[in-house]
Parts: sequence; C-alpha cells; structure tokens
Amino acid sequence: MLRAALVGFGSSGKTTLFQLMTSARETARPAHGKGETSIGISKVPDARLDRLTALYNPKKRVPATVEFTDLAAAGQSGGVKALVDVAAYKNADALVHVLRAFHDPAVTHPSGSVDPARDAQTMEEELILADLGVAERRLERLEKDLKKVRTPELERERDVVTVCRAALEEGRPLRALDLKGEDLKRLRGFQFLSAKPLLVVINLDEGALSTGGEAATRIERAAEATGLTKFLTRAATAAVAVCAKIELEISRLEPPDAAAFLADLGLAESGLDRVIRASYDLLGYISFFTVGEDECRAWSIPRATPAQLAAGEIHSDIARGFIRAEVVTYDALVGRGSMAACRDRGEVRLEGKEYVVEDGDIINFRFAT
Ligand SMILES: Nc1nc2c(ncn2[C@@H]2O[C@H](COP(=O)(O)OP(=O)(O)OP(=O)(O)O)[C@@H](O)[C@H]2O)c(=O)[nH]1
Ligand SMILES: [Mg+2]
Repeated sequence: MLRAALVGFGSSGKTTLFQLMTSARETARPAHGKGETSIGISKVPDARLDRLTALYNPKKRVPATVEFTDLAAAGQSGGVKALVDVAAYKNADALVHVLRAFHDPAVTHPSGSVDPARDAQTMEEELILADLGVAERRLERLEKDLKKVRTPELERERDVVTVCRAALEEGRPLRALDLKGEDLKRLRGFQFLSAKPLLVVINLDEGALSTGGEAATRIERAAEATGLTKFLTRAATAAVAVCAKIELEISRLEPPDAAAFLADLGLAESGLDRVIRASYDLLGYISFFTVGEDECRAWSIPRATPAQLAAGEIHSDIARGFIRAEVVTYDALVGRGSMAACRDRGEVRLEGKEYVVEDGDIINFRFAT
C-alpha cells in the first residue's frame, strides 16, 4: 500500500484535503491540536475494478488503498524537524505538500500573506534543514565507528552520506541527486524527507479552479501564476490543483449532484481522483487485479515489479511458495467475458517469478503451501 504524508504550513488546507481523500467525517478524528496526527485510508477509484466486479458479481469488491497521514501545522517553524521523528512521516513513500493559494480574510496565514512560491521555497528549505541534521548526526557516528573498525561498508556509507550532506548544504533536496542501486539502499534507512517524491497540491480559490480548459493547462497556469514553475521542474516533483474546501463540500453530495457541480467547475474528475492519480504517476505505481466469485480486488505495486514480489503484496506465503503466475490482460478478460474463454483462445499465459507485472494484468498465483 502506498503511504502519503501531508505537509504544509498552518491553515493551508491539509485537514480539509485529508477529509476529502479519506471521506473522514466523524470516523477519523482530524488533526487539530499541535502534534496530533491522524491516519486515514483512501480508496483508489478504478473503473476497471468496477467492470470486473460487474463481470464476477463477487461477495467482496476491494479497491487498492492509499494511506494518508495528517498532522497539524506540519512544517511550521521547526515543525519539519519534528516530522523526522514521527514514524508515519519517516515511512511515507511520498510527501504531499498542501500549498495555500486561496485567499480568504477569515483564514489567517501564519506568515501574514498568501504567497505560494515563498511557502514552497520555505518548505523545501525546512525539509533540507531537517535532513542536514540527520546527515550530520550520522556522520559523527560513522567517524567514531570508523576509528574503532574500518570496514568497506562503513566507508562507503560515510562517502554516500558525505555526498548527501554536501548537496543539502548547497540547498539541494536529496530527491534531485542521481543515486543508484546499493547507494540508494544505504540511504533508505535514514528516511530523509527531502529524498521522498514530492507532490505539490496547490489549494486554489474556487474561481481560479473554474477558469476552464484542460486540467493540465490549468495546473500549469496556476503554477506559473504562483511562481512555482522553477520549483516544479525538479526531479520527482509533480503538481495538482484543487480547491479543497469546495471539493470537500461537493464530495458530500449525492453522486449525480456531485457530478453536476464538478462539471460546473470545469472538472472531469473529483479531487480525490486527481490527487490519487497524480500520486500514482509521480511514484510510477501501477495496479494488477485478482478476480473470483469471492472477491475482486485491485493491488498497487511500483512499475517493473517482478511477479514473485507482486505476490508478496497479497501474502508472504504466496511469494514464498510461488510456482507460476497465470496472467491475462484486462482487455482480453473483459473482451472475452470469462477466464475460460480466454483460456480456450490461449490468452492465459503462464509466467515465472521474474515476469514483470504490467498495469491491468489479471493474475492468479499458483503456489505451494
Ligand atoms: N476559502 C477556502 N478556505 C479553505 C480552503 N481549504 C481550506 N480552507 C479553510 O481554511 C481553514 C484551515 O483549513 P485546514 O484544512 O484546517 O488547514 P490545515 O492545513 O489542516 O491547518 P493546521 O492543521 O492548523 O495546520 C479552514 O477553515 C478551512 O475551511 C479553500 O480551498 N478555500
Ligand atoms: Mg489540520
């Protein structure tokens, strides 16, 4: 499951977005007081799962999920340093920076004025500063350890962390570094915040969202208007525009009314759909499906995941006892109408554990217990 953590200055709309993403009402207590975190689950909308469910009429339909973490004023004056210690932030696959671009005299901005480009820059600096602290502490330790025993592994780690520290000192986030393979693995344990992919959610005025045009153009225009363009060209950074408050209100309407309101705003999809899709694109996540009369279910995995690892997403026993994966494409299954028909036409492939799972694959894992 993908884990995303919301960061952003006070009153930028984090909790509003959290509620929009997780349909949290009374069920999950949103974070208000300082230091309080709330964790919620978001169901990933997927028309393919709807179609498969219609085909199998299973007892259960289980969508893929994304976990969101919300913390009050996550990023304000030293707040980011505190994030380094919160497990949900350390373990997040991606950070979602909720950036205030809406104007509302009733909602005070902690810095006194609405300036998204400044806030984006400040957040970046805070993430970098927090990581710099982690890197420096680690280097001190490593130097001490290296005085006792010299191992190639310790030396290599010191070299990599030194490269990181240098980048951070120059004000560069670690996600902009081109680290590979073993070095990337060495860093994973530190859970550097500036190394995580960053999705910027621009929280716009209602009016700014409805100025028509394609969603992509709208985001570009918003990014330009808010001085974010330079910031967004960095590696592993993407943006999406929402109007959290109005979209939350819309999401609580009956579906036909909600669709009509979205259309009025010139939006083809809900805020939930857009933010989730942007997160999947940013992280390069794809979905595969398992189907049957008991359950039709979507699973999400990073692109280029081999079959055995994908099986582990379902259960470690299935990965361990992996024999073969029976694979059919979504289009083939929906086109033929049943697994049996696909089998008759030789469209069900038998794949080994190294097979790279494709987006939309329908998989039946055969395994030994
Ligand atoms: N006008 C307008 N108000 C918004 C929007 N999004 C959020 N708000 C309002 O701004 C206020 C703060 O929103 P929250 O979602 O609580 O902000 P937050 O980032 O969680 O704030 P902290 O938890 O204090 O850090 C609330 O009154 C929201 O209703 C928006 O898009 N437009
Ligand atoms: Mg909040």
